[in-house]
Amino acid sequence: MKFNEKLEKIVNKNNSLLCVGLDIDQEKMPKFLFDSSKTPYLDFNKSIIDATKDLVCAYKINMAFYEVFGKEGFDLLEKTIAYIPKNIVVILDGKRNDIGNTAKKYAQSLFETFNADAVTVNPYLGIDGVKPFLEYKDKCSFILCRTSNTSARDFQDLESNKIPLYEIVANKIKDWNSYGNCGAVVGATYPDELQKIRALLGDEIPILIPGIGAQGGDVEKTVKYGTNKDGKMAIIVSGRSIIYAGNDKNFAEKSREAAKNLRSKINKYR
Ligand code: OMP
Repeated sequence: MKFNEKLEKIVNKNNSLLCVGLDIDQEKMPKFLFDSSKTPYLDFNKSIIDATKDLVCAYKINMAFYEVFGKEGFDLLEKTIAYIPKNIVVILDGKRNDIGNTAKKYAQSLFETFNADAVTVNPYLGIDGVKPFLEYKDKCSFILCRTSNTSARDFQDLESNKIPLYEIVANKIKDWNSYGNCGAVVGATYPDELQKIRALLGDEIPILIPGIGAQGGDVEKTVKYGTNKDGKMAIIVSGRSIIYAGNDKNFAEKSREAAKNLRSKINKYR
């Protein structure tokens, strides 16, 4: 099944554009898990997944929070992915890229070894480095277009013929979408840019939108500017505000409550 079809199905089934970020961090996780379990991170992820799987369209796993544990982190990554129900989209966020020969191995690793449905890709090296990802025609490659951080402006606002780089990248994403398997990453913290990028991309290309919750992005603008004409094709990410909503024995219930509230808020503006 093509990625966009899988996305559409789960968006409809769970009536949700919400993607929960599973970025595990001992400092923010409930302390009791570390006292009572030999596998606190896996237990945590399983509890969050159990508590939110009917409320989300996707889970996004940022590789940094797993790679930091070495081989145990890879094991945890595999087990977490295996636990996610097969009809929910799994996005592996590594913002990978390199020269073509190396990018091919990154693509193989993320799509085949870890079986991700989608990945985040850095376009800085140009099409050589993006192409190996696009060879996976049923998957989706979300290309960094306008990132959510303050210093996104350092390079992404630089102009060529009066066109800022993030718009040039958006146009490239449209060009690169001949297999219908490209997406864009645009931070919720830049609503004006999000609006421009959606207009440039049209209605068919999904946008992955992090920056809601801990980073302060505006939900109403994100939904209004990020979705297509049908109120779809936007995957709205929140990590910390959902998974660390509670810090006690009832942390999973708290995260369910936070996910439910955010899903409702998003749906209000669709
Ligand atoms: P929270 O800020 O906890 O909701 O997490 C945001 C997640 O999205 C983290 O995994 C970030 O690495 C990721 N992210 C951004 O925050 N900003 C971006 O511009 C791009 C990403 C991403 O590609 O997912």
